[in-house]
Amino acid sequence: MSTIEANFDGLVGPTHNYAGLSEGNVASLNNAQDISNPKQAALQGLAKMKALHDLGLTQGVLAPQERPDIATLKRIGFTGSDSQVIEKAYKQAPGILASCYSASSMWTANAATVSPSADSLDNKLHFTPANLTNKFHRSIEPNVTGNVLKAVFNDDKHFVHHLHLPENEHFGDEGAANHTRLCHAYGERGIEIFTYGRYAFRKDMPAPKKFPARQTFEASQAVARMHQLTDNDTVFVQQNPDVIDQGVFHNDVIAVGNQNVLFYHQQAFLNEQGFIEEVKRKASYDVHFVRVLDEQVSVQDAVDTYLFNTQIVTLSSGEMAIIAPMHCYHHAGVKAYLDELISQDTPIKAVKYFDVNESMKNGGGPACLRLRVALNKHELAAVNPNCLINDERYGKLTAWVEKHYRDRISSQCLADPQLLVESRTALDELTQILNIGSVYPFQKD
Ligand code: SUG
Repeated sequence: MSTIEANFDGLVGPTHNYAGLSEGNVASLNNAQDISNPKQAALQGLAKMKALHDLGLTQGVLAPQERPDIATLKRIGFTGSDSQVIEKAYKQAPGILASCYSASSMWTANAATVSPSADSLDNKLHFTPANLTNKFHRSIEPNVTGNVLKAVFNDDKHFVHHLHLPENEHFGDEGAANHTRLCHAYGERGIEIFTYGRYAFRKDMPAPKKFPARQTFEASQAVARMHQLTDNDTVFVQQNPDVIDQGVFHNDVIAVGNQNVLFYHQQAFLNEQGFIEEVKRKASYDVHFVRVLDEQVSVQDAVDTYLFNTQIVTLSSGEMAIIAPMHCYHHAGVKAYLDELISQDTPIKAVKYFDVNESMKNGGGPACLRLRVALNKHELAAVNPNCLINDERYGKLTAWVEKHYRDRISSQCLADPQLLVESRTALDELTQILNIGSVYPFQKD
């Protein structure tokens, strides 16, 4: 198999905390102000990366963002030394400070949309960082995300890096969380499915009433244009607004695809039938539509367990495995569904459960933590090798976490300027381990 699909997981940053920043994301709101454990969060993420590497998959790692984001705090008028900036922000605007402390870049499904070279007219692999305009704490990610992606995929013979879309809700873009790709083999032309929550320039179309639709149709179309995808190989489908209002803040909370499998809940899409027909018409191969009914798993249970925020991976045997959070294991109904699924006539033959609870408490399951990049052998050879997980790098990264990370962060800890010093010291060392150069603003000052 000369083209593989690699998973690039976000390394959880040293300031991981629970600030309740994401309206529409039920877990984030429910766990607001809990005490977080950044060390455990990072180790849980690394354990998943190592396990996928051990399964024979290509596993990469993306560096976290610089937090707290002092440059943003200064931009909005906090002055003085870095410690004074933190002190003033904590007193005057603790919510803004918490946003600038968020480790949300760990969810690299939201880092960017990626189109493999097999799909694009110029035969290059395209990256567009997501602008994440809907949430302030996430809207400050795209520039550094772009720097990190350029440092990992640093060869313009193979890789095209676009600027993120205009920073406005009309072009709200959440990256791969609303994008999946179906194909026969990773190296063959695939169908890229763009799911959106609302139209920005049409007021006559349905939209959720309670929670925000973060991804717009216009953003999805812009990314497809920039990535040089053709009409024959793209499908645009609206998310069912009712499920957004039930806590499905991204399509990857209710659907996931891999190769010729689309695993989704019957309520995921607004016009399910039209969508499925279009996929069948555009695919030149048989697609397994694994459709989960309400009576099998309710939308509520899907949101609670993240059944669909699972990774479907293809093992070297050709069979597929589901990488699921422990929440699915502990829920009797969902566990029974998965046990049944692997005995059915689909390529999915195994389920592997992982404890990513520190991330789950902020609404991030296994699939949120990874960005998929299909790479042919030339492209893989051009990837920064220090950003690929092997036994040695896993050892280095776990030792780095053990050395630098706290095991407890409460909202009061955000006032402590020492956390900034610890975070910068850790990130500076990380850029050396991963050999990604100076990607952070503090390294350029
Ligand atoms: O954007 N949570 C993230 C979770 C992202 C999950 N990603 C995907 N489904 N692809 C978000 O809502 C919570 C941060 C806090 O509340 O402290 C947060 O940002």
